[in-house]
Amino acid sequence: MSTIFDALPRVPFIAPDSREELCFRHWRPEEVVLGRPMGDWLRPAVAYWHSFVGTGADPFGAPTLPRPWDDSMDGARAKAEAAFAFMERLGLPFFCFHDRDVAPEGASLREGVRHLDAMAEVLQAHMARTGIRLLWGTANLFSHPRYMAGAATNPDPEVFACACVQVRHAMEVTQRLGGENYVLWGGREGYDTLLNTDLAREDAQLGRFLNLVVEHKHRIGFTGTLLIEPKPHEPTKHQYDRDVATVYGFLARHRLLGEVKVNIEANHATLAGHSFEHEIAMAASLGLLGSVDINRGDPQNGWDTDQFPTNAQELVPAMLEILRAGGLGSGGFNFDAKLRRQSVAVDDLLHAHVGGMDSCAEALRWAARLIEDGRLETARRARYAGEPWTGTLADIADAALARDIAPQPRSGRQERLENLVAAAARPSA
Ligand code: XLS
Ligand code: CA
Ligand code: CA
Repeated sequence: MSTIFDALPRVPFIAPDSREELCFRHWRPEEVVLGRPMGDWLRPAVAYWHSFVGTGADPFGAPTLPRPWDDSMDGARAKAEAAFAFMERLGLPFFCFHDRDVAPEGASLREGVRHLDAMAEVLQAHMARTGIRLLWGTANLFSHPRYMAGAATNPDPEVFACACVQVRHAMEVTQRLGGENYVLWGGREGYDTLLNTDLAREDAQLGRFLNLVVEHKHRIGFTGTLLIEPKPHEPTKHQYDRDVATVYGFLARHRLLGEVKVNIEANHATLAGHSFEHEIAMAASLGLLGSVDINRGDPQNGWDTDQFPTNAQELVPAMLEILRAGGLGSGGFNFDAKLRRQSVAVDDLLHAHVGGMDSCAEALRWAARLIEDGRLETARRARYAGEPWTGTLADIADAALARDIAPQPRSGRQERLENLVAAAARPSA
């Protein structure tokens, strides 16, 4: 079968000063960074939905991108063929998908299950042929009209049961394909208005659902990591998994700590009013850091634009937090990013991933340089070098009064530290 991507070249690795555009200048999976291959730090993945399902349609206009397959099983096979043709040419090691990206919904719940089983075999054959692996699978619990009022949090128990069907099956298919993680993004687990919403009831349903998912994971012996992906809003006005700290509270409340980690998306972090690095540092400090969806928003827009990252310097603080945390383990960098509506040339998708990948690789190198340099870590340690006082509140207060202490202000040295980061990210450094 021929595909729209067949004419694309395989992306070569070329020296940084080459004028060739479709090549990796910085991404060298085998290059050792802080004692570990770059490929092990980054574990990059192509997102099936944006790259092969998204059409460029928006609320104001029709599809623009050439994606010549329909929503039938033949269409799903043609799409898979094209997806792997593209991924082979790009040469990244992983991909991620939703059940509905790879297999059509069909006319009933049962037909949807049969379609996914059939497509799992097709994917398995492509994976065996190309060596491309599955970073994570997930279930789409937000597109079908039945989920308009949520999946696990839906007031209708039958909709909750539909979510059970899809998640059980998508997790089992992920296991069958050797997937290393399973993601739960609660796109419609939230509300549009409090006037019709029982918050306590919806929290209890979501907690019960996740406990069932964890129990099933252990029952089938799936060894991958379960990941919740926080997002504050869009498509609903308010989403329950709004940010990492909120997810931690939810997991603690439902006795799920130690069972589930987080998949942090850069654009979701900024929508929540945080930075990407804040969410990564928060997850690492709470023992929840699992994986990342790498993309960027647009500072002028208040929505989820899911653009490819192109500015390595901007990514350095996030990389630094990942290095400080010792890496992502079984997680990776999923390019949850989409082409702009006008990017209708077939090679636009290749340019997008090449630029995104090189930005991540370069940022990783620069962040590693900062760790090797050591001055940042030394400054941070020195800030906390004081011995903590012990005893009761009264003991500490009495001792302070007895000595009539007068602690002297010390500089946070922010500008000096920012200069160190900027210098590490200067190509001439
Ligand atoms: C949407 C989310 C979604 C998840 C997977 O905003 O990013 O694509 O990553 O369901
Ligand atoms: Ca995402
Ligand atoms: Ca997004």
